[in-house]
Amino acid sequence: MLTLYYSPGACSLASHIALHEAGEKFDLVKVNLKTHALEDGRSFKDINPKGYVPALQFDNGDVLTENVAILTKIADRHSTLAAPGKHGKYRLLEMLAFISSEVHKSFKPLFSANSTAEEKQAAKDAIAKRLEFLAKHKPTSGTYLFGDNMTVADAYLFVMLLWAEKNGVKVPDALKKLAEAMKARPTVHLALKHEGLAA
Ligand SMILES: N[C@@H](CCC(=O)N[C@@H](CS)C(=O)NCC(=O)O)C(=O)O
Repeated sequence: MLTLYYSPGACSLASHIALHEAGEKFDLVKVNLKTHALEDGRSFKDINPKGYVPALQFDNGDVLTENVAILTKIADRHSTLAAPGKHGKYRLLEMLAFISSEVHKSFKPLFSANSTAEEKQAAKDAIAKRLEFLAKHKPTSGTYLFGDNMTVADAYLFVMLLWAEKNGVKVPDALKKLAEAMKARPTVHLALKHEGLAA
């Protein structure tokens, strides 16, 4: 059985949603990101020395880290969550890399107690610009990034959109629509519920 190490509302929510969407059976293990302790007292750093979530552990004990790698692995196991077309695999990687390095990383000042108000505002502006770009250059005009079928990239983007909403970052209408479509999916509700973020 797979095991997903997560923290409520963190970027690991993307893998959590994708695993439900894929119909995978998996264990969910909560990580305290401050102490790196697991609920059974073990240290998360013994599983992922990087100390951050997500981490996905396979039956044989192998552990995969990094959102891009985990989400790609899930899409490889479940083609319904992959991007379509001749260059689908690379288009998906292109999108995941953009979300990871251009959007996700830009949130860092918003989560840091050491950031000034100016740094936080600059981060919000940078994220808004990236989201605006994404809305304008979405590969398709469908509800999701790659059309009317959800891919693992939508799960990752959805978490970024939740964070944007929470932090008062401007979200373009096309991406608001995508977030609403995601929220309406039973698997998303289930993941949010398991993380204690929905009733
Ligand atoms: N490069 C990593 C970054 C993951 C990451 O930023 N995880 C955050 C939660 S969203 C975390 O666990 N932060 C705690 C820490 O860095 O100690 C990835 O994309 O998977």
